[in-house]
Amino acid sequence: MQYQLSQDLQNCIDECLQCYQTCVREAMNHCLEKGGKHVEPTHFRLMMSCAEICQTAANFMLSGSDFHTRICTACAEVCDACAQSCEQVGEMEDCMQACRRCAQSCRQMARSGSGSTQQSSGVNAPM
Ligand SMILES: [Cu+2]
Repeated sequence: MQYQLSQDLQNCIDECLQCYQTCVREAMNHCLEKGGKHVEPTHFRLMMSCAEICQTAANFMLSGSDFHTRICTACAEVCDACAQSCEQVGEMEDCMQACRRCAQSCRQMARSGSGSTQQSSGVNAPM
């Protein structure tokens, strides 16, 4: 039997992993190759920070950590900042969109605050 995460969690994990992938891929390929504004510290650092926190948020949700809502709150902030930076720099559509979607999803997750990731799992089902 497969362990089932709630749909909300699974969606948020998917958005985080998508954003993580997009940030690393764009930073390490698109931005590095384009150079100029794309490798300015503020932008590049945000790309890396965003990738990092998205991966971490996904891991926290996958692990069932009760701290996931706090990581998601931070993740949404970093994603917003990265999306904004991408918009300013330009030619960063994919990343901007991934960041915006992830920010929205994480904010929702943080707000719904579904205190525990365990609630709809069935694993802790009463005896
Ligand atoms: Cu860039």
